[in-house]
Amino acid sequence: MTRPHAPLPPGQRERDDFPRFGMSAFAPRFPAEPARIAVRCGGALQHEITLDAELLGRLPRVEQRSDFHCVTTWSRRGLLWSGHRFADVYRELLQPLERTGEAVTLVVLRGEDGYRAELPLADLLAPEVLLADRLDGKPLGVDHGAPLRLVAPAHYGYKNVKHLRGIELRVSREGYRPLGPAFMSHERARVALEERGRFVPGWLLRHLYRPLVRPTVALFERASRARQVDGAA
Ligand SMILES: Nc1nc2c(c(=O)[nH]1)N[C@H]1C(S)=C(S)[C@@H](COP(=O)(O)O)O[C@H]1N2
Ligand SMILES: [Mo]
Repeated sequence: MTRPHAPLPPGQRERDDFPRFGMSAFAPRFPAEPARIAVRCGGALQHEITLDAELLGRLPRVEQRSDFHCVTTWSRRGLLWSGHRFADVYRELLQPLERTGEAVTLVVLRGEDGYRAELPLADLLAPEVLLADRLDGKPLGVDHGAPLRLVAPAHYGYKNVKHLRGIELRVSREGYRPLGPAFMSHERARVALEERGRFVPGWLLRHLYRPLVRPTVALFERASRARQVDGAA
């Protein structure tokens, strides 16, 4: 959990806006039904289950202020999220459906835009990990992950999957290929330990990534504007 005025983690720089961001391939991709929560959950379950607003609404709603840290070195402090704890979703809705035998250790989260990220189940059970549908007192907009996104403040932004449509519970990492180049994806990506990627030390990735921030923000802004123009036409 992050306090608004705690020092920033190593290598991070504060921004006072919250840009739409990601890998460039995802800039022009948006969810078709941003108002409808539907997350298909499967893998090591006896049968699939789709999480929707009604099911999630049975769980406690939590509000939380937390900082957001993109691996490319920008941070935005003090975002106010609202949603449900991943731990409650897991314990109340998913764990009861697990197959007996092997234990679930890894969770793959998939967005409607084709994005995906994985985290150890243990990391997702931390109390500050949310499935959020509101940001700063308003329904989550398309730019920031409507209808539902993962908020995992201790992990770099690239683990915080937007436009969530799928949750896959796995008993091992075997056969799972992370998205994108291997060096860009750390198994845990903890911000405090500067786990930016693999094979290359975090402090070096800082310098490789920093020049990408400005053009990437601009690219994502152009894509959002183009979508609005299309929508109005
Ligand atoms: N579905 C989806 N989730 C995603 C991404 C994406 O492109 N698509 N980009 C990731 C990255 S790298 C970051 S930094 C954050 C950015 O979140 P924001 O656009 O709300 O600032 O989303 C993460 N989750
Ligand atoms: Mo990021």
